[in-house]
Amino acid sequence: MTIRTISTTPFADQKPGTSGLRKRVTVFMQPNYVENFVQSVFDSLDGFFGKTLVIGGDGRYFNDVAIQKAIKIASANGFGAVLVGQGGLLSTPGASHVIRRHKAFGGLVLSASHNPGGPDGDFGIKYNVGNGGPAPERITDTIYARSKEIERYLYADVPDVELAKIGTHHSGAMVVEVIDPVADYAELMETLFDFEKIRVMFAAGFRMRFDAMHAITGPYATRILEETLGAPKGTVINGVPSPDFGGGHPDPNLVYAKDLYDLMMSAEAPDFGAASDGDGDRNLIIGRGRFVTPSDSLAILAANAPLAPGYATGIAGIARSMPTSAAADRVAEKLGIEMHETPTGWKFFGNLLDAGRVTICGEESAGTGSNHVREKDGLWAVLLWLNILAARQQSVDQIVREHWATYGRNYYTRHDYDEVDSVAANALVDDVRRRLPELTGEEFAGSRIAYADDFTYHDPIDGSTSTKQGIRIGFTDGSRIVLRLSGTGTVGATLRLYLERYEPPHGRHDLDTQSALQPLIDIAETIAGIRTRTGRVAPSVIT
Ligand code: VG1
Ligand code: CO
Repeated sequence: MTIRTISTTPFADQKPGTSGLRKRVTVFMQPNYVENFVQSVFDSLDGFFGKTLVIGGDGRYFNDVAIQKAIKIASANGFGAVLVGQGGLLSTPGASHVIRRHKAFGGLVLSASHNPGGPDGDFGIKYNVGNGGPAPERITDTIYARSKEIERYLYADVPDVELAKIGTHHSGAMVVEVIDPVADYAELMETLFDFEKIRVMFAAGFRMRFDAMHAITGPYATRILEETLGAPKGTVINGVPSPDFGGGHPDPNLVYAKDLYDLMMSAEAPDFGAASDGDGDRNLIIGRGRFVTPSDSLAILAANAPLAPGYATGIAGIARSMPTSAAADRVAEKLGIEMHETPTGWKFFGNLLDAGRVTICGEESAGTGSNHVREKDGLWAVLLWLNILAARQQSVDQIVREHWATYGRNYYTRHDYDEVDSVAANALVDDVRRRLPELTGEEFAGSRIAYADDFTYHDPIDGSTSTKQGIRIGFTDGSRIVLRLSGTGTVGATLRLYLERYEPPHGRHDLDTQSALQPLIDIAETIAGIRTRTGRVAPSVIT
């Protein structure tokens, strides 16, 4: 085998965001773009010689090309083996589990997650470390620094590896093991949940629809829900991954999974509806006539987790990202367990999970997961819901209402302003940031601001500090406005505005969310002037 050292020049824009490097496919297709980034990743790591690397992606357009490049660069850099999902496929939580189970050195996840795919869509590459989770900031910062200086990459001059068939292949001196992408994961799920109870529930006529959105969870959901748990054929829809996600946008929210939402609100609704995103780490949960916000879902899953065998002895603690509602905090308080507030992005949960300080984590962006892997896990959340439904023998709606009656309800919404002019968006945020010190104590429409700051996170495990993680404006009655810029968008800037208001156990739990939050929405506009400064009359997406 010949290992070639190929000279290259740096790209200035290879800074990993909230979850890896994401760009338009056309950007990734530039000569040396993938090569530079993958080599920068390897140059930032120590001690992988002879070790195993996991590689898999969500099957989006360009996955097949990028994966062959990654394999050749891994071979040239001295990895001993690569584990790759058949057809180059692995869901993000699936990849996390494969890394852990096979004690790999790390993994490359090729995905832009919930971003659209196809030739005009997005692509992404993320590096995960040996615990199965996204590389912490310390490593992503090193990768970025390296990418700005890179002068050469190593490339094995060997043929492409045949990824269609399970089995052992070689890429130069490196072994390439093509594995069933679903098997390890399905086995893990069976250890966590009461499959027998769920089987009985399906056999008794429980009806469900799972929308895989033409993305990676199709094969996983079909194998587990239909083939193992006995859900009727056709329970999983859009179950074959396609490079452009069937022309859709694989984000399981109320805009892009509207068909599912409409079905669940109709007279024909089955008992349970769920969906996942491009790379399988997000979840959408809708009961008949009842949408469950991700923040509520986190709280409900945490409160009911002991109903599943994998969590029968209770949970150690809960962590949520800062913009996620405080619904889970009330559960932690009642259980007398630790509660942590971290910046947005799953990489911040890794240390807490590794240290055993928390068992369940979640984000308002439809991400929930536990210590079983080090990524959020869409199908895991769906299966935990099914386990809870089977154990409690109640509807989703009843479970949600009982939860509110016990803990109170956190009315919650997120308003996204997509593809806003970057200069205007940054100026807006900088401006609010500058005014934060004056805001504390101010009164707006009868509500007094108790604190106003830019969230700084001190990691209690490794002592690292992450600053500028989002603007928080909290009111004396517990309401909250959060404002931050997205770190996953690829065009312009995406402004996210998060609003939250608490209603106690005996309060009103049946208000329309947007009306319940209207006073706060108005205050946010007064303080930040999003609509006036961006020229937008309304958010692009409301969840
Ligand atoms: C968004 C979400 C965040 C999530 C991230 C990755 O980030 O807000 O909670 O962890 O996407 O999710 P941002 O920076 O755009 O707000 V995924 O499913 O795209 O890997
Ligand atoms: Co995702």
